[in-house]
Amino acid sequence: MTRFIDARPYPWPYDGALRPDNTALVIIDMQTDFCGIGGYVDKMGYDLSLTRAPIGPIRSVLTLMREQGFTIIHTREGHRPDLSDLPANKRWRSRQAGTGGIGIGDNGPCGKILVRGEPGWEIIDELAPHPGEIVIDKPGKGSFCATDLELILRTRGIANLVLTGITTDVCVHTTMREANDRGFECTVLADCCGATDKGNHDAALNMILMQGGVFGTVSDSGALLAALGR
Ligand code: C5J
Repeated sequence: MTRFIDARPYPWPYDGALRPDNTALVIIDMQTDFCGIGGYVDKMGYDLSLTRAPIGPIRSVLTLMREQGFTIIHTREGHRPDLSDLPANKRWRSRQAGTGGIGIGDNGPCGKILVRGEPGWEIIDELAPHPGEIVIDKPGKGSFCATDLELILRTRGIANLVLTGITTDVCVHTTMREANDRGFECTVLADCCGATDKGNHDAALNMILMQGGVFGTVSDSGALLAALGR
């Protein structure tokens, strides 16, 4: 039996092999630092409503995919407390980002920004991982760089990735590109993502549509829920 999600520029996945045993939901960086009051994105002065918009749609998709036994993967961007994995240029740039000189690794209202174990680094309560779900800690934007994500996906026989989270143009896009180059079949759910700039969100999604779906496809939560029978 084949099953597809309505997506652009082609029904996804390409081969119609959409099943709980070969497909994972990836929820990227839904951390207080990116969508909570007092977190890093808030400190940079961006509009939090843009990065909070996907919370509700992700919850719907997460609930159904959990019920149906799909692999659920959460990621967290963050650094070791001793900052030994924080590149100097990343730290320097973050201090120029309109935060009054406070950057990654420095103390903010939610603890040390993007440092593992700090309150701002935690995944928000609304999307907290359930026991047994996979959580990937990554020091960079992509979810494959310096992590065991690929090993886990290959071990589980995962071929298809449903990508959600924040931010569309940075960590979601980097992850999609890394996954696509490794042969994974990807779709991004547009309403389950958000960026610090609406134009960048739209542009990031538009890039995916080029060349017949250069990195995969774009869909949304409604189409996924419909394809999975809700
Ligand atoms: C950023 C992310 N934007 N999760 N991180 O620095 O997209």
